[in-house]
Amino acid sequence: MRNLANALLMGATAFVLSTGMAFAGDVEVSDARVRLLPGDIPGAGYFHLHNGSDETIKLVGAHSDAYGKVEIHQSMEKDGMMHMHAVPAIEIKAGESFELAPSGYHLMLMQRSVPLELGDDVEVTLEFEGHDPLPVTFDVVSPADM
Ligand SMILES: [Cu+2]
Repeated sequence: MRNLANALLMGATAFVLSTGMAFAGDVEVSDARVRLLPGDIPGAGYFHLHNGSDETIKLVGAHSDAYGKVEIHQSMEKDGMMHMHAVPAIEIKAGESFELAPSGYHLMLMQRSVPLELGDDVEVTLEFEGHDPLPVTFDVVSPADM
């Protein structure tokens, strides 16, 4: 009887975990790439994110073993000059897509801690409010390829 109760409990726990937190099957990231710049110049991460879930999701940050610091940035043109600033989060409504692309939103990848070359892969984990983090493999590309 006790074993049965344990088995039921474990089953229930697994059920909660599989429906409450993870959304890897619903949230899709594609075309993930990092624009590599020389030396200590921060890299910019771009990707396409599709929210196929039935709720609004909120990208609140990212981290990577290859970088000391990662922020969400937005580029804007002001008085003929490009400026960028950190933004706390990006919201994507159910069924909608969002593009992080040159001259717009990007991940600013700072304090690179490992050598990277064009053609390498680099793992960056996206952080969402209230959900499991989502590891994404980015291609390391040249600014000329953007
Ligand atoms: Cu930036």
